[in-house]
Amino acid sequence: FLSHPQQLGVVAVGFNGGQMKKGVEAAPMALIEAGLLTQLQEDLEYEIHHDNTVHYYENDIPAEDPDHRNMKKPRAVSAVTERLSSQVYNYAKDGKFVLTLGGDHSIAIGTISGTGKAIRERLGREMAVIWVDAHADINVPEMSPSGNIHGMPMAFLTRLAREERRDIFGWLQDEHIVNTNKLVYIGLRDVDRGEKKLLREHGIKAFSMHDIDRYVIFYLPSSGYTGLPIMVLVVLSRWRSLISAMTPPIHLSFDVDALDPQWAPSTGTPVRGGLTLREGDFICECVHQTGNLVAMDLVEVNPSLESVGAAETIRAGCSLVRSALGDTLL
Ligand code: B3U
Ligand code: MN
Ligand code: MN
Repeated sequence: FLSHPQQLGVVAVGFNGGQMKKGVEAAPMALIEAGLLTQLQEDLEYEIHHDNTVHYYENDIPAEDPDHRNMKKPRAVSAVTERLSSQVYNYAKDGKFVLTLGGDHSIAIGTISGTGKAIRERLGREMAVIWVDAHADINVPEMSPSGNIHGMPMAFLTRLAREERRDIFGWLQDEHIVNTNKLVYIGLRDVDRGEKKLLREHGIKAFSMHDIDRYVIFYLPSSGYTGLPIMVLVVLSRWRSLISAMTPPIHLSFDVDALDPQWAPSTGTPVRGGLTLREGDFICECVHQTGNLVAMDLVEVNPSLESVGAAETIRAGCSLVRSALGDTLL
């Protein structure tokens, strides 16, 4: 339902306050310098709306920010994501596709709340979220092992975690919230005990690496194919039938650590045994082909970690975004 030429709103978010490692704030510039936006404009013919700025939100970040309920830098993350939420909303309310380049994954509190609100207003529908990640990022503050908010965004977005204080995510309103039955995970392999319990109790759909391996193995013998396309089709078709006959608008939040460190070593918390770049691209292509993708985040690229792999990680990130925006086949 996007009209041609497709309108693409881009937000470059140089924010690292959802975790402790410096460097992830440099990712948007690195992705843009690698030619990502030029490729989207020239090869995929998007009309790009971008303020040509990487936002660091210096003026939103408070000087004093003591821990609260085990959360580190809660006021900074809250203020930045509140601002980001309205930036994303302003693009999405006009029907533009919103691409957000992070930044650590805490920024999804801003992006998903912004698109969710716009989709409710514009289409009167609840949006679905596909969260591709090694991690579930759904820790309630008290049960987080690290206190890092990039491990908590889905908890606030689903209201499994709630906070009344306006300056600590109390600004999240009903229109920003994601229903737990509109969330699906792909690529999980490092999930905390408390998170596993939440996924089970709330029946949240998740395709772990185990599931991905199992479907490949299961479907390989009968197909004589690589198995890969069939695997992803199984993942997507199962999920679609679970959500409803009508495919909802989709927000894709892609953490580059979903990929195996072989393809994306430069990220804050790499976990072995992940997706190949081809599997990651294929997931993005399939999500694009639904025709219902309304926004994408690419997060957790950290060019200052594993300097030998930084260029490769950036290339992988560009490839994922191009795939999600329709760079399929010929
Ligand atoms: N689940 C752990 C680790 C983690 C989450 N997200 C990332 N790492 N990238 C936590 O700290 O919440
Ligand atoms: Mn993540
Ligand atoms: Mn992750």
